[in-house]
Amino acid sequence: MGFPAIMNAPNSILPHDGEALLFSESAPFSDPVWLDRLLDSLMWTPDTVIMFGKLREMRRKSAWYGDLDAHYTYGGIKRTPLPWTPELLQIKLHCEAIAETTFNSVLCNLYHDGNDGMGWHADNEKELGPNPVIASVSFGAERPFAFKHRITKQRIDIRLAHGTILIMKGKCQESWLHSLPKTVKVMQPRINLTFRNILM
Ligand SMILES: O=C(O)CCC(=O)C(=O)O
Ligand SMILES: [Mn+2]
Repeated sequence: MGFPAIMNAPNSILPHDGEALLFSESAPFSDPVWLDRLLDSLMWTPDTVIMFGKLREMRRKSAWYGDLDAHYTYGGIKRTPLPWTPELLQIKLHCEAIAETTFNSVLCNLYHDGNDGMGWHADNEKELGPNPVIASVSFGAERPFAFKHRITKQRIDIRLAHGTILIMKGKCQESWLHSLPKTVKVMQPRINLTFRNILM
């Protein structure tokens, strides 16, 4: 399958064991209006996870969109996707071009302010298969983001500003954890979209 080379790929911000490519100025989504568009058009619901056998509601909100057969188990809960919206399809097409792959689903996360975050984890659910390619697009408040190597504990700290696209691939999920630390310094909302390909 041929994808047009629309941008020069940056170097990986990970020194080894997988790749994380940061496209900092991805012009198509640099307009601040994208945050409101996504806030208004997506069906945000409180994120739930199963913790110690109990269903817990998080402050963070999320939404799962994709091809109708792309079911996904996340946080111990099977999710059925909502149908693609025009905004999500537009962002998906751009991510597919720079990641040189196709995606059939997207997990949308809404962090109201710096009190919402996401702890250390890897996107390694079995539905994603080995060495998944994941495109993570950020809108709204700039937030710190970190990778930590599972064995050496080496930590790589970056910042994800509005409009940036982070492509994670190769052994990234197998070898590194990632997190969105909470921070008292951020008062504004942030949306993150992670485009994924669920194997069926
Ligand atoms: O909000 C972010 O930047 C990260 C989100 C994330 O890691 C996830 O949805 O798996
Ligand atoms: Mn993740």
